[in-house]
Amino acid sequence: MTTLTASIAGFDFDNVLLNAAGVYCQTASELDQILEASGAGSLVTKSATPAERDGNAGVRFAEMPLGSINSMGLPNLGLDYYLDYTITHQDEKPLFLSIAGLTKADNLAMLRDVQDSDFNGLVELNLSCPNVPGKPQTAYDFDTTREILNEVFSFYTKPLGVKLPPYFDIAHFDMIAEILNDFPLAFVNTINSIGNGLVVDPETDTVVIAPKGGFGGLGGEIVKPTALANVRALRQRLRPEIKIIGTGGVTNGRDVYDHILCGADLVSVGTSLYFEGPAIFERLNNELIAIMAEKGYNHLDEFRGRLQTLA
Ligand code: RRO
Repeated sequence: MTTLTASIAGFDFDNVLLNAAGVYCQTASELDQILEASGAGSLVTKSATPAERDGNAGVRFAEMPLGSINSMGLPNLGLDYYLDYTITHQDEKPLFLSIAGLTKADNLAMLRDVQDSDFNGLVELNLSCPNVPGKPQTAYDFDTTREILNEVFSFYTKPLGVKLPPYFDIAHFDMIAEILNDFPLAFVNTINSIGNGLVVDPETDTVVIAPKGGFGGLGGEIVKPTALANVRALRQRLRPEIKIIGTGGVTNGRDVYDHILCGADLVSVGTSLYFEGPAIFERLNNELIAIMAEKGYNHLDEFRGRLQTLA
């Protein structure tokens, strides 16, 4: 009998799949659909700021060959909305609450609110939003990342992980892992979208999204090799207690399998969920189970992290 269970920091998940933050998770009605979707083991809420935000103006999400480009600009209904939602539903499944302050002070203030609340799930601290004009992706600044985590763990005692941007250099994998290993993190989620890509519409010679002159985060099929590299590199470097959520480029069961093979504990789905809707989770699980059956595996532990290399 095949099982697709996983666990992070003592939380047990019936399935490894969930939405990627930002997709199908801004309103209670979207979140309900993920919560109820057959095959979703959890959900993560849209990254929250202290107060509600409209986000960037104009067309801010577009399909492109092999994926998507977005510059949403952190539209969300505010921390209290997502705290209420997760507290209401936390007895049904273990849930992730994502927060993304525009300043360190905002992140610390939100975490104090979560610490003092009845929320008993996992927080994903988003250090990698690429789309707020004038605000660089925090986790590309290694000193600031260490400083934030130092301050967070001076008071925050509930399970916490960080959402990371993709890294593209072996030296940077080493540097971020060295920092993360110094903190009692429950997990890291890798990768956020590949920041500041640009897509041209050949019919009109224009960019395809309005904010930031067309620059935006890339997701979908095109980012899979970068996502797998980040999952693999971090799994090779992080303490085993720090679990990994693999995100990026999942469109079929083989993609889920590959994330797990590279070391992912859970796998989240963004662009494909946007296009296909929550029914995707059941399809991905069925495809994953078929691959496992072919290979004679009953449990994810039998191949998690067991990627082979060539001599
Ligand atoms: O809202 C966004 O523009 C956004 C965020 Br916060 C993020 O973390 N990743 C992304 O691709 N878009």
